Amino acid sequence: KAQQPVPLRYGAQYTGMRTDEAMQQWRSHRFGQFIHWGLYAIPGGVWNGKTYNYAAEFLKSSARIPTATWDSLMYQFNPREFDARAWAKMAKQMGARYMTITTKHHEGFCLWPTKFTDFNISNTPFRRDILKELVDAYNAEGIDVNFYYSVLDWHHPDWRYDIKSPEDSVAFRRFLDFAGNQLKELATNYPTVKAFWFDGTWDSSIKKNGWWTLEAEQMLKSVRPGMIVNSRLRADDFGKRHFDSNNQLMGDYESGYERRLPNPVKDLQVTKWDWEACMTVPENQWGYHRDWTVSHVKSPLELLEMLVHATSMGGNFLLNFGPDGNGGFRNEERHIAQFIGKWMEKNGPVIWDCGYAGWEKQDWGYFTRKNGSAHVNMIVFNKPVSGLLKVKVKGDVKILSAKAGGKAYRVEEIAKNEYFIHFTDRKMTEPRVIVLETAKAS
Ligand code: FHN
Repeated sequence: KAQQPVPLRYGAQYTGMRTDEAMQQWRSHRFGQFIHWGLYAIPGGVWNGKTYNYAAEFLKSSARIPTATWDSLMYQFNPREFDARAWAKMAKQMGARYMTITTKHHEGFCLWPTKFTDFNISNTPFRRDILKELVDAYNAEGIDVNFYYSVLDWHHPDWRYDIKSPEDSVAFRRFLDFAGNQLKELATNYPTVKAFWFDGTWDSSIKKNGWWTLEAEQMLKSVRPGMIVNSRLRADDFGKRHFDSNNQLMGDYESGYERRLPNPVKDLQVTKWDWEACMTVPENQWGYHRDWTVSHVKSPLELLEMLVHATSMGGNFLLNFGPDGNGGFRNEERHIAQFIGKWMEKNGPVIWDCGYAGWEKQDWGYFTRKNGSAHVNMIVFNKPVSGLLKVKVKGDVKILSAKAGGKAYRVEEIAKNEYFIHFTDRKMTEPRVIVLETAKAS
């Protein structure tokens, strides 16, 4: 017997994927740069000579630093090297089509001159509106800017982890008004912002106030039609997050994939909705940490493979950077940007505007396809010793040719709907793109 849907006031507002232009643009970008920047960039994971291995942006909590001490870092925030145009150029060269910046992380410090708290950039020695400089510089490079906003706020006196008393309820209500005001301010004062990326919404306090998450989403969409909001903001009437009690996605895309990607064989359900995975370079550092020997540091090639993997499953890939207290990027990050950028310069068209090709994943790598195109891209990461790349097509389709630039590879039909591409390249120094031309089988 079919289950009756649970009546919800604050659940999903629509089903299926948004088809409007703003969402199509967000989807077509595929590759974004995430930036975590705040006061935590100053100590960079080190406090009183001791290195804390846990995420640098959590240092206040790992090193048990009192709020007043932490907050006074504001008077040291003076990133002399900061050059928004240089950041934007690096992102552009890397092939990123959007950038998501922490306007306020859990520490509560605001990178813009907000009217609603003094704990903001205008009260630092630096004073400049970092957010405005970034929005202008990235937009000038043709890169969309999205705003990360942590609802969780370690600075604000009215923040509550849970609501256990009428006083908590009153205080938290004041906090929600504060957050709503800030969000409206951001959407109004930075009119080109394309999306809001919410975080810090896992505590009981916010889960008990699902109404606010819907209201915030609707408010942003009314101030800026076309606005995109991630699922992480949302909680329904029962505190259910991301997907409501009827299992419908809330917000415009799923943002639960953090430091992991869906399995390309088992998790194909994600190809039915929009999603984005965000990724750190070290194991779990978002803000700047002085010492990257504390964990494995992903190679540029590992990260490039993740970008391709996400694209092949119809998702976006948001790669994190954590600038230091002077406003510079570490060499490892510059190198990653260059490496990926070099590959994207040649091969960007198999990423941007592409998605799930609908064919079975093979061990040599990934397929991507531009929606409705007769061309399917193979992105080869692992060359089999035999040199034979297996391809299983779906439906009434045959492969006419397999080409990389000017070079054609032999296509051998080995069984119904199954082919070998004879990959004769001797040396493979980077992931190789082979484009298959397909036609309807007659
Ligand atoms: O605690 C944060 C973390 O610092 C970082 O901002 C990530 C990004 O997805 N979000 C939280 C953990 O889920």
